[in-house]
Amino acid sequence: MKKVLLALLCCLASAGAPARAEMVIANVFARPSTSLNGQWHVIVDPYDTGYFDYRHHPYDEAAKISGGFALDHQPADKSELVEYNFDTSPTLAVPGDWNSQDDKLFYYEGSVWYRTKFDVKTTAPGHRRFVYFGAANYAADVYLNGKKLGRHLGGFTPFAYEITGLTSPKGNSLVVRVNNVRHAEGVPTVNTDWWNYGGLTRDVLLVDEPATFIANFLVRLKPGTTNTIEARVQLDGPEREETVKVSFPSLHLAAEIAANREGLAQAEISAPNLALWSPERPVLHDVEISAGADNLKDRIGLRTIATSGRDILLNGRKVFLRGVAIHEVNPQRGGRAWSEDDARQLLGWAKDLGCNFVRLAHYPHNEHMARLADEMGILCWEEVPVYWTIEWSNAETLANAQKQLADLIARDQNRASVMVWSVANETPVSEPRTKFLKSLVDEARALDGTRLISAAMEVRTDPNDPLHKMVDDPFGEYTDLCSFNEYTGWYDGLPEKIDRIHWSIKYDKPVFISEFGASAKQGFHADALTRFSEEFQADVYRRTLPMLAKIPGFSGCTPWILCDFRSPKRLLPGVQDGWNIKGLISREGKKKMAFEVLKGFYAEKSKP
Ligand code: GCB
Repeated sequence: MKKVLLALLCCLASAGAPARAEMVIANVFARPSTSLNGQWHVIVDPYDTGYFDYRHHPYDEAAKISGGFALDHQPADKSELVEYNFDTSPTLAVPGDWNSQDDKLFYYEGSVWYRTKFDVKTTAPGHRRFVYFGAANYAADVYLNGKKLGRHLGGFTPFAYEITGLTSPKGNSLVVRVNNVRHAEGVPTVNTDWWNYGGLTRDVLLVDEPATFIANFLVRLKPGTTNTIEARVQLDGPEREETVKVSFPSLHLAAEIAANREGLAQAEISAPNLALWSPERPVLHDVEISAGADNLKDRIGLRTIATSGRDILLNGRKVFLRGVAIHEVNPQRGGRAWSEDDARQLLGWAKDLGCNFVRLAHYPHNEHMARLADEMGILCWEEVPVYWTIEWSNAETLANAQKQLADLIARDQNRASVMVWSVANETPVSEPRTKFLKSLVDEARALDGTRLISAAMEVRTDPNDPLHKMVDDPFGEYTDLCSFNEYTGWYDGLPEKIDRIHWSIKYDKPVFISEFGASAKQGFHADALTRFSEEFQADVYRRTLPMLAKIPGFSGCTPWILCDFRSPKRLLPGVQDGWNIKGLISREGKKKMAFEVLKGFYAEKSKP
């Protein structure tokens, strides 16, 4: 299924020169690699002059590219006309969004060409080399030494191309045209309440692997058990029928298995008395996988997740999810978060609140987040950017969303912290919408049936009773959680209304409130009826939490949101100034009053 999708997306992405297949290279940070992070030369190209010739034909549609910036060409002599020059162009840091690095690019939506040069050591005969991008928002055309490697769509998932045989020892030119123009048919679409940060926003690596290597693997508890580990290893390369060894040194467990013709090796390993992962005891086991000349290490937690009626069960025990929603931003920098340090700051604040859960909204965050969450004992909700008004009847849009979901699962399927795959946020009810989302649910279940599937749905108000809130979205049939966003007291009435509402929830499932909140400008103090004051926001929290606690099956919440974040939709001067200020923490990193209210509620909730 995945291969079919990949092939389809490749065809959709570039009609011209044959693109290379995208490769899955899981657990990339544990592989032999060279970082290409650093300052890259950039050309800002609002008219796509480097991409189209003067008849508006893409240069890269020809089998051999004859012009445009992809060639990274220098004049051969003083007479040759070349109207661009990466060497004398300015630089931007990679990883990094361009908006927060250069004032002139703050609102820019268009193409920026990135170029780095690198040398390589000759690899052992038969070795393979890949170039890996953690993410590029939104479309990336990648060229090495003037040859097109491929086009990737989607701003938040990793992609890699094989470059074996395409490099020289010195002076290789890697050029990427990154374009962050919003498209109605895109995922996300044109309308979002977050900043459209463009650029090479995550790590770029050169990865070296033996001819046959471990492309991906899955290590988890065999579904329905707590004493059997299931391992699946996918090899890529000519010697697929290798013997694969999977071992857990500290558990003194190991298995040797022969991969089949497709390079897939599967084993079940009996493992009595396993220490299970939980937020209270985030035990990670060392795992070593070897196959032929390749070996790979990881640290993996083992635990079970299920629902029973209206309860969420972790390792068979009922768990309440003390959560908060997080955008992938560093508020003080006013830009995209990407590093382990950024992740440590965000998850550290969540811990300080008393959280055992975070909603990584509204798109896949960088890999450090879930890895650190594994270590820190924080459960995660991961999400694809199927947000608001997607083109539900567009097959390409669906294929795009499916690919983003599959790539996210392929990257994070070994993270014990990941509890929920979420397929959408606040999408308007209609038949084509429900069909679209149902196919994402089916895909998530087929790829990983061991986690909960959800989406942030919406609440309806009874047309005959403004105090009667109803959750009856037909899509709720297909999810494991009944999750919804609700903004009584902010978008609907004043905070006192919160005390008076009553609920009808159609589904007999755990109820999870994926958003509630109110805006506050940190440091602005007034009475609790004054919009944008810290007191107003704190009052909404003070009233909402006990109101939610009365809903039968209330199993957790992720208030909106941990930190203030930039949004082009939030324009009130002197108050918002381009920021959504529903954060519990300001752009200066200062906590607002509501932080303490939520922290107090969670302290009560965590008492045995
Ligand atoms: C929502 C959206 C979120 C917005 C938030 C708001 O319901 O899911 O993306 O940022 O409301 O602040 O209005």
